[in-house]
Amino acid sequence: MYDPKLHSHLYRQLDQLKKGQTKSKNGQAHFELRLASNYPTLYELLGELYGSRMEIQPLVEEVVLVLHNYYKTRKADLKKLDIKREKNPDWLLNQKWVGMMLYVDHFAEDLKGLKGKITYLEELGVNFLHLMPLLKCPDGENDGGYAVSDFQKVEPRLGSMDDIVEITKEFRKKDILLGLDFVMNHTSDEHDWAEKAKSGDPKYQEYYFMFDNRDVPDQFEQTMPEVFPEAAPGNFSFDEASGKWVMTQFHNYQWDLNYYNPQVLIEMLSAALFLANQGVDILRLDAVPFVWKKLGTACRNEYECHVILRLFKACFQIVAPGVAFIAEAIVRPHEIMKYFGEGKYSGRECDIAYNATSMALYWEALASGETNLLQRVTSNIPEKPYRTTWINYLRSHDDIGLGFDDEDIYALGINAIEHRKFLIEFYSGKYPGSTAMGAPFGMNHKTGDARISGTLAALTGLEKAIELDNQELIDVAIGRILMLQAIVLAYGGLPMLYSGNEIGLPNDYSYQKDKEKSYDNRWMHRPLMDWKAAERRNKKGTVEHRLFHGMKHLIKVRKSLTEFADLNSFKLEPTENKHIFSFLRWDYNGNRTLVLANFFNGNQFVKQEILHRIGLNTLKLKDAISQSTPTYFHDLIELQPYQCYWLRESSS
Ligand code: OTU
Repeated sequence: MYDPKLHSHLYRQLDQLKKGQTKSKNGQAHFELRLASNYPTLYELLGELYGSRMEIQPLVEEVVLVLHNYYKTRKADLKKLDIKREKNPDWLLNQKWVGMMLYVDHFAEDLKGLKGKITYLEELGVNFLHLMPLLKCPDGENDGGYAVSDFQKVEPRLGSMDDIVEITKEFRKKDILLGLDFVMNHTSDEHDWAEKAKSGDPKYQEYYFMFDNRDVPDQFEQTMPEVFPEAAPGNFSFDEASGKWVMTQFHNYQWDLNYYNPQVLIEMLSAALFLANQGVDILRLDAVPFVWKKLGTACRNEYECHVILRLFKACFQIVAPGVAFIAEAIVRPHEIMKYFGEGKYSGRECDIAYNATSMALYWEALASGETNLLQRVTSNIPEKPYRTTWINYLRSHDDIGLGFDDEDIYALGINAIEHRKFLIEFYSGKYPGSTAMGAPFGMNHKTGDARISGTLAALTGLEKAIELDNQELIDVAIGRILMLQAIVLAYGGLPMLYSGNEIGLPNDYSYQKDKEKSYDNRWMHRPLMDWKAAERRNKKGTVEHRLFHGMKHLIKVRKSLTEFADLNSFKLEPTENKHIFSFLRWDYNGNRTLVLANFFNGNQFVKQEILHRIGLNTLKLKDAISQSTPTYFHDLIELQPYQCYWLRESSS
């Protein structure tokens, strides 16, 4: 069984043994070593998926051949980096990483343009860049690139694979990580496989789920929820060319891949390894809960999804162990943990997952001004395996799903249905007193369920405040944004900003006039970068200056605090004040920071004795953000509206 820690020990020992000997040139030994550690795993996992239906031996051999080919063609500098990361398997947990996600064309037109804009990101302190889908996709509707037509070609509008290779080289020099999407659940209907399936080729029809009539689709529909109930109702689309019904859980141009067919697994594994060999550090595995479909189920989070992910991990451990996986699974807390691996696969599935539950709860707490639900749900999130980590974020290119359980809301004596309705109304700006300018997304009229769209600026009330030219409201909104960012930066994991949030870009309503986008209001929170506005970050007193420098400062301080590394060192510290969210972070050298965040639009207080209970010496406490002692009111610590403290004991 492969174990990262043991493996790093093994390397150390091997290095010692090798001292004085001539080094092997091709590094094949590493491949053999890793293969040896994972060989039983390959058998076990491929057996779990395909064992009962075929002899596993030839399939294992085929997979190993693929792995060897990608290993042979993997560049020497990448192999060196792999080994460096194997020797330090905690590399991702470091507090030095700060991420940003962006669409290349929205940010800088194309990949060449992007290279010229890196200094802007460096200025902010970003050193992990997630570029939104950039592989070849259909003209017109393509779900922002989440409909891939060729896994080896970059969308020509954006550049070429050579540009990617160049960018990764430059990034490596600067210690910047590159993350790319790997859309593994579906292809576009213009992918070569889909084209062949359309034209009647039975081999490729087996790559998808295609049916002659509605019999099986109708059975599936009985238990399958809809992803986009408004824009793409149902889970099957009729393909005129072949006269068949095709499974399309997302849009009708996104054809679900059939992983029951081992050829699909091999093709997709190859596609992922191809990307890894271009120098990509992190793959975001899109829509992973959807990859395995089973009649009579919701076709989400099935056990086999995990088997597939474990297989990908084992294969990557052999070829490209320096590459990390993000599970893009926006699911309930009890489900998300499984994507880090369970049982003997604990920590051997995805390295990173989106902390979508906390994200949704921050928004809930901001709307209600209370942190009870946030605390309750957070306290029940089980500890993740060591060496796995979160992406902590406020906004992404997607909508915000209110992904917490009704039972938790009811447990607080609140009517869950009413509360969800309140949140949707609040963020749509319909609730009295709300200054939010978001919109409901994916309204399901059958279930009453809805999610929320809108930029950070729109949802925190900044867009409205600027529109009203109301200085007081602008201050409130900036306070909200910086407090939320301070939590995300302190929580433990990789903080991920969405491009434009650092200068408070408002919603972009132009999608409404574009017939390829108008049905999908997620486009409102994917604005084009406004470089004129970005320039204003250099002018004191502007909103852009306050936000950009506020965030830049928080990022800088985060990087300097070793207790912010994600060593699973996180503990909630309830303060008896329902408006305050509070948690403790520490390292193993005695450094500790207590985070106190006020979600209420008014001053709040925390008793000093609570800090004593935690064992903090209040005489020595300093706020790492402001570098000053916190404000006291008698024996109470005072927090301004939306203030966040990072309190640590200073040595002086
Ligand atoms: C992902 O999202 C992407 O982030 C979306 O932008 C894509 O449209 C989609 O896949 C299709 O490729 O349902 O509302 O639990 O939340 O996979 C967005 C995971 C989605 C899902 C997620 C999906």
